[in-house]
Amino acid sequence: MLMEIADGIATITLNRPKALNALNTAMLNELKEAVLAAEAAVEAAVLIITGAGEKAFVAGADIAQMRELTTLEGRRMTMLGQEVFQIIENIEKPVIAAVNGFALGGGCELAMACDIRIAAENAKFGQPEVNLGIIPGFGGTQRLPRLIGRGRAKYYILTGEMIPAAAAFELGLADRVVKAGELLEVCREVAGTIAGKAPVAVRMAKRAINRGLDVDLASGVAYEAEAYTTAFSTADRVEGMSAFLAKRAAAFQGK
Ligand code: DAK
Repeated sequence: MLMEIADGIATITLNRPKALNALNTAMLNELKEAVLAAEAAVEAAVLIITGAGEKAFVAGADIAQMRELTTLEGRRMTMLGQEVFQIIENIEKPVIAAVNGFALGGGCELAMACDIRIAAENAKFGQPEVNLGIIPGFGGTQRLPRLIGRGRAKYYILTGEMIPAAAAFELGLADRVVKAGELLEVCREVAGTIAGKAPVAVRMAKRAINRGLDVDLASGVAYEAEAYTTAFSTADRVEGMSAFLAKRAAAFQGK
């Protein structure tokens, strides 16, 4: 796992390119540590998660490791993956998946746990677990239907068919598709744009969207009112509105 922080952006690179960055237990633990470190780092406002090499974001959970696991160990691995992905989903800072190639199985699930997915033209998503006698175990049966609807999610999970980047964009699984050579640059641009906004507002918006998708509409809008109030109580709210009226750029302080 590699992590660098520059210009307010933490970039985490899953670094096992020879195995197409397949996730084993050690990598899941390292990913968890890296994400928690980035969340704690005051100099980072946004995270980018990507894969090393030009071929894969993450080609899934490590099949070689999974084949040897007992049922109980398999359950522990699922729980670990689910825990790490829930951390990514629920940390306050926004997380962008820079999908630089295959995002299959656990790789697709990792991308879906991120807030935004930007894909290279050559990226391929998919949940091919049924080929292996298993089902998605890191949240795929839950996050894919929430993102693309239950019919399409069942189609892709039951067939295991791969989803090329352009189709992923049409489905709402990828939020942008860009040239492979420009992927990280575009992700940094988007991260930089978000990093320039009022930090508490960005975090409250992420939280309100996440919470709202888990509850009924009335509870969701009630939660939105609380998150809104938190953003409204910041000095940055006064600064943002004053800057607009004075026709100048806002200088946000994250409080
Ligand atoms: N695990 C381990 N090694 C992998 C791998 C994976 N998921 N994917 C690729 N590799 C390795 C290959 O074995 C190969 O290794 P060497 O032979 O060079 O030693 C190397 O990466 C390069 O791969 P290929 O030679 O296959 O490359 P190709 O371009 O020909 O094909 C491919 C690329 C992405 C289409 C192909 O590699 C592929 O189909 N990979 C497997 C995709 C897949 O099925 N992924 C797993 C999805 S299942 C759970 C926990 C987790 C989950 C579920 C349950 N519990 C514990 C209960 C989630 C599971 C999944 O993610």
